[in-house]
Formats: sequence, C-alpha cells, structure tokens
Amino acid sequence: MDIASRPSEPAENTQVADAAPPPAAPPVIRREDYLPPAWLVPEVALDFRLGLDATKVVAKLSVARNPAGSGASTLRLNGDQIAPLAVRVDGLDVNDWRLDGSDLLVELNGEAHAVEVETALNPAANSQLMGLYASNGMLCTQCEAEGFRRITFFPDRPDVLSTYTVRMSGEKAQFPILLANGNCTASGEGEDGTHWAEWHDPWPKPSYLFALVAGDLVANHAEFTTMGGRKVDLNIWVRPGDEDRTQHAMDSLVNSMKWDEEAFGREYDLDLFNIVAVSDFNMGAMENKGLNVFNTRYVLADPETATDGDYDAVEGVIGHEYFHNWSGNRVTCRDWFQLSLKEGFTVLRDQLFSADMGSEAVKRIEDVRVLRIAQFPEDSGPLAHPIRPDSFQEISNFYTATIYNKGAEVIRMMRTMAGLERFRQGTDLYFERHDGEAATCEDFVKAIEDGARLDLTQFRLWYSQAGTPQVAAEMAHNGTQTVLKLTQTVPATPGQPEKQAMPIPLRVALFDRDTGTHSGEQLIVLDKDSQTFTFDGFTQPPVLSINRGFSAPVAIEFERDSADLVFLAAHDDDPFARYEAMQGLVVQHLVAAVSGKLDDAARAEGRAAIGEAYGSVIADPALDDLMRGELMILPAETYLAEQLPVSDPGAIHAEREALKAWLGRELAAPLKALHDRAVAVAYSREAAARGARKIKTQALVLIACSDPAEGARRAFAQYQAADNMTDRQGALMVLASLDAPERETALADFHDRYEGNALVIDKWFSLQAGALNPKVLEHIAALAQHPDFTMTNPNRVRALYMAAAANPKAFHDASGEGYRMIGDLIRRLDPINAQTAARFVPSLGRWRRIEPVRAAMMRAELERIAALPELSRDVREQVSKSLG
Ligand code: 0A1
Ligand code: ZN
Repeated sequence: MDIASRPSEPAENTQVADAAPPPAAPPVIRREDYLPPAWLVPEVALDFRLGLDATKVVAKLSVARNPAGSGASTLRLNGDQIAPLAVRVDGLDVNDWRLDGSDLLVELNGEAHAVEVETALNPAANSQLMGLYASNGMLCTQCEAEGFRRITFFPDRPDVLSTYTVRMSGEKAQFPILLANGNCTASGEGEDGTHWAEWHDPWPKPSYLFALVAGDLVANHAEFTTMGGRKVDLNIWVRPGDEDRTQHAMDSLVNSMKWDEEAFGREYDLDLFNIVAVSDFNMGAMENKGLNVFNTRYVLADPETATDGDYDAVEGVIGHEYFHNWSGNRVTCRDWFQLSLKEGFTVLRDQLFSADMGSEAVKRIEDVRVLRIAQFPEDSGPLAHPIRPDSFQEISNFYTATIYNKGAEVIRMMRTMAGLERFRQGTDLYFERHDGEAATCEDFVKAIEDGARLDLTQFRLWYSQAGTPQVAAEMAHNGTQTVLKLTQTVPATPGQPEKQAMPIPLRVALFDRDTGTHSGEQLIVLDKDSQTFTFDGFTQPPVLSINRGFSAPVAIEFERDSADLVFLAAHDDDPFARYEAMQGLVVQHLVAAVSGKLDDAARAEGRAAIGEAYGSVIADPALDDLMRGELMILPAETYLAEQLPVSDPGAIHAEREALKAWLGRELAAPLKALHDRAVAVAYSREAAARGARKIKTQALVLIACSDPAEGARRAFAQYQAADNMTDRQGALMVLASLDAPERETALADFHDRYEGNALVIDKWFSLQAGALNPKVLEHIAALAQHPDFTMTNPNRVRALYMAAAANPKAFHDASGEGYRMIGDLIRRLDPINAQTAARFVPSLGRWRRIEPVRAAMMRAELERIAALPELSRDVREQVSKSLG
C-alpha cells in the first residue's frame, strides 16, 4: 500500500506523510492566475539506484533565472510524499532550504546555479500508480500530470522544459532491461550482479513526459524509415510469454508513423521508439518522449483473446500516443488548463487515422456514440466544464470526455469550416510557429485562423463556454420556398448562468420525397440566437437532413413525422444521417413511452415504424455488415435519459427492453436468418468477416430477448463453436443475462480456459457485472469476493465496478443497492488509488436528473463519502461539486 493511504504512520520509507487530515476544501487553482516560472531548468541529470522497495534518486538541476519571470530569488521545487535527504547548491550542502507544504524552497542569489537533491522512494508501496511504482516485479513511472514530484523535487509544471540525462543501476537478474527517454548512450556491468545504463533525450521536455522502466521484458522489434530517411528502431516491450500478442500493436505503430507523415506532414525525430506494456496502469497509455507506457489492454491482441473492438482500441490508442509526439511533446501545454490543446487535437488525429485505416462512416458513428454517452451527460451535470477550464482543484479529474472528445469535436468544426486543405495549412503553421514551445489553446486558434484564413473571433466561445448547445429547427414551405428557422440555446452550467450564441456549422441537405434525392449538401453556420435560411426549388415540402456527419456537437430538436425518419433511414446518402434517423425514430418513441404519452394505438404505431426501418436495414443488400451493425444499435439508456429533464431509469430500462423483445418477436425470421448467415462466415480480420461477427451477436441479443430458450441454445452453440474472442465474448454476454443452465457451464468454461490471462479474466468480470440478469447484484457481490478480484489493479477494479456502474439493472436497482455498492467502492478505493476512485463519482453525481426516490439515495451516498474525515483531493473535489 502506498504511504499516502496511512497518513498517521511514520514514514518507514522516508516518504513524508501528512499528519493532518486533508483540508475540507482543497485550494482552487485558477487559469487567470498563471505566472511564468521564476526559474528555468535547462538541464537535468537523474541518477536512480533501483530497488523494488527502496530506490534512491539523485537529481542535479542546472537552474537559470527566467528573463520573463518575476525575478524572485526563491526557487520553488514541487514535491509530493517525498522528503529531501540532502540539498546541495553549486556542490555545497545547504541547510537553509524550507518546506512550504510539500514544496521545497531554496534561496538563490545568482543568475544560474547547480541544485542537487536526494530523495528515497518505496515503489512497491506506491499503490496510487503515480510517480515511480512497481508492477509485476518491474519498475515504471507515470508522471502526467503531477507525478514527477513524487520522484524528486522539481518545478513540476509543463512550461519548464529541460533536456534529461538519466543514469540508472540495479540488479541485472531482476531488471535485465533498463529504459528511459531518448537514446541509450552507455551501459555496463557493476558490482554484485548489478548493471547500469545511461540515457539521453536531446529534445527539451516538461517533467510530465519523463519516463523510466526497468524489468524483465522482451521486445517485438521492427524498423521504420521516415520520409526524411531516418531509420528508427521500434520496440514493443512486454513480459516474456506475451510477445506473440504484439504484432497488431506493431502494425498499428508503423501505420501511425506513415499516416502522420502523409496526413499532417509530421516526421518522427529520434532513432528509437519504445513502447512498454504494464498491467497496473491508471489510464489507457502515456506518451512519454520516445518511451510510451501502455496499459497491457491497449497492446496485447490476438484472435483467441481479443475482440474486434479490442483490436480497434489498440490501433486507436497506439496512434493516439504516437501522434502526441508532435501534438503534445514537440508542442506542449503552457499549463494544465490548456490540456485540450494536446488532447482534443490528438483525439481528432487518432479519429481521422482510425477512419482512414477502416470505415470512415462507421468510425464517425462510433465516435459520436461515445460523445453522447460519455460527454453529453458531463456537459449537463454538476461537473460540466469548458474544454479550457477556468479552475480546478485536482488536475487528474480533468482528463474528461469534455477535454478529450468535445475538444476533438471543436477542432473538427474548424476543419469543416476551413476545408481540408486550408485546415492543413493551419496545422502546418501551428507546428511551425510553436515547435519547442509550451503553447496555449489561444495559440492554436490563432494559428488556424492565420493559416486556414478563417475568422474565429466568435468561435473562441467554444473554448470558454460549457454545455451542449440545443438547436431547435422549424421548417415551413410556401409552395416555392422552404424556410428553415434555427434557434440555439446554450444551457446554463455551474458558474456560467448566461451564455452567448456560438457559431454552429451545420451540414444540411433537403430531400425531394418523390425522387429520394437532394440537389447538393450545404454548410450553413448558425451564429446568432435565431436565424432563418431559405431554400428554393421544391414544389412540395422537402425532407430535412441536418447536422450531417455530426458536423457540430449539438443536440437538434426537430419534431417530425416518423415517416420522414423512415425515409431518411432508407435514403440518406450520408451514412451518419442514416444512423441518426434510425436513432431519432427510436428516441422519439421511447421518450414518448416513458413520459406516459403513448396509448396502445400510438405504441403500436411507433413500434411498427421502428420495425419497418429495422427490417429494411436487415434486408438492405447495399449495406455492408459493419454499417448494418451500426444501424441496428439502439440508443443507450444514458442517452435516452439525456432527452428528459428528470428521468426514471427503471422506466427507461423497461421500455427499451420491451422494444428489444418486440423487435426480436416481430423480426424473428429475418434475425434468425441473419444469425445463420453470419455464423457461416469464417474468421478473418477482413471487414466483411468483422461485419458478420458484429451482426451475429446483435441478432443473438434480440433473439434472446424474445425467445430466451432459443437465444440460450444459439448462444451456447456460438460459444462452443467460437474460434475467436469476438464470437465467444458475444455469446457469453448473451448467456450471462439469461437464467439458463448454459450460463453457468459457459462461465465456468471461460474462466478455466483463460485462467492466468489477466485481460481475459477482466472480461469474465465485466460480462457478469454488465449482465441484465435479475440476480446481477448478487453476482457482483460474489465476484468482489472472488480470489481473482483485487483492489490494487485498476483494470480489475474497472472490469467489475465500471461495468456495474454502467449497468442500469445493477446501478439503478430500485433498492438503492447499486448506489451503495459504488459508494462503498469509492470509500474503500480512495486510500489505495484516489485517481481511479474519483472516476466513479460522476455516476452518483447525476442524482439531480433522476426521479426523486432514487435521487435521494444517490445523494445520500455522496454525503456519506463527503462526511469522511480523510479523503483524497481527487474524490473531495468530485463529491463536493456533485453535491454543491
Ligand atoms: N496523456 C495520456 C493520458 C494520461 C493522463 C494521465 C495519466 O496518469 C495516470 C496517464 C495517462 C493520453 O492522453 O493518452
Ligand atoms: Zn492523449
């Protein structure tokens, strides 16, 4: 356990423990208070003597007064849970240093000095997984955002850029491989079975990009030659035995390197690129310069253990981290309020990359689905923040769907308005202007403005205003002209009661209902509260297709006949719009149903329209199966809840499940035929075979909803015949929700078959916790006691509890047991891993949008957490904002 979890005990490992309980309200850090650093650190040399439970660090900083700084003589070096064992200035021991909280302050008189600090760490006791920690016998680091200060005292802020030289030594048997950023410049044998290595990174970087890894690792090796002719050694390092599952990651890396040259003109800039997979990791992966550290789940993949979705995720995350080499590392952030500068842009880059590697249409639909499920609720809840926040208490809480995914959407809008060629001129200018700098979001917007020749004056509001704009559309037709009236409202969010109108680029097309065609798509920009747009050339009212390709991250409110949606679902030539029409059809129906607005006749009519559209999707020979699968996905319950000011999750769940069962009955024959057809397709990684696997499980889900016995029979057969994880997991997911004898047999088989494979055992936990089984809460409670469950591995915690929190049947159970379970988890996990614990708070924080009985129980859980005397800054911030 990390020392941070035992604040009252003496620091056995010399890490300092705070004796006092954390303050009730952690200090608020504000963007407007930014000041440049008084001191810079052009160079740093680190010496690590490595041990799993005792590591010694000597840091030598060459510091120089910042001409743009305040001129203060005090050098502030941030620290967190560490103590200075020795402090030297210009080679001499000094005693007049002070501690300010956990920061080390040293008075300096000259213009430049050499400052040396020694610290000692216990990586094995570091359960927070920030700073230097042990994972499966290896040592690794995680420094973003503020983890470097848990290793040594340093100006741990992204606008201090230094060149790093790292020496490390340790037992050769325990740590045969020694890695850090940049290139290995020397290595050798030491005494008593030790060895050492020296690494140098020529590129100045902020401390959050520092990394070190030591352990027993093997590499999949490849080479890449850049467009400028540089030969780059590529290595993907994993634990011995895992190397056979790294080829997809390697292919993805090579594709990423090539793609960034072609799409953005970005070339790699070192002779070596290392990726290391670790099994204990708080997030997905980390872009440390030349030494990316990855959660194993985004590296390891083979058909037997990884689904098609897992393969896509590996490709996307490998791309994302690689693209950070330019958008994040070469041009970094001035301060953490600018996080979306690197994250929003890099997410857009990884989305475009994945679209180019596979199906652009399917990728766009997937990205919008993620935005709606993860970001829309954030934007309409107590934790809403602009993509460039104005304040925070704990920066780790701001690695959000808003910063990442909405940030990407905002940049995508600039791209749409500029056109691809001019957007590229904008990004070229951005990289050229700011290479080697710590930049701001404003710098980015200005570069796009200048390079792409766009006026983004009003557009900057997208950076400062939170909340998802609602766009109400009304259409009138007078025989010759069609008038579209659009009205925007940006909802009030915490701290932002009043909003201004933002420019909203909308791709629109008007369809002639007789011919099923339109005369060309237009881009209109709604930039006032209310505006009308006039279209000629229609003798009868056309059918409006709006926000095609999801050109703006807004919610469109447009009352229309089901017949128009059925028309668009069948005829729209924009694949996203076709998906949107299907979604709209179901959303309109289910929202009316849960609002008690449907009598029997209206319900039957609504279902018939959905059934018709669904039937055409199943039958349409022009659709490929990947796209067919997208069109068959029903809107998520969280997205349905978003449509209502206050919702009853029980009613939403019941109505949605009833619709699934109805579809299963109504379309029984075509669904069975679809399943049979898909079962006959042999495994391959080609699009057609992946599409077949996707619709196979979708058909199975609906069959099982209407006819559980037939569903269990088919699912068990699919499970037994499976020669790949996509089919096996899909079948097991269906079985896990059923009360059938096959359920236990298949679950036991799955566990036996994959015992020891942590990523697959994670699936075993998730499938059960996410199941729509009547006994799901009992199952989760039993799984929490399972010998394979542990609170110290974030993947395992997420596998069980994130799946549970996302499962309406478990989380929103009318008893309130689901809320208690997540409340208990947060309390127990907080001392072990505060960052991961804080990620569970938003699910409870939605209470204001939930019907009163459940809302009271959710709120009570938050209050129970808030009442704890000792709480991390991470959880404290999320809970207090959720109650506030
Ligand atoms: N920059 C990484 C995300 C990341 C952030 C914080 C971390 O600390 C545990 C780890 C990773 C990315 O965007 O991929
Ligand atoms: Zn990132």
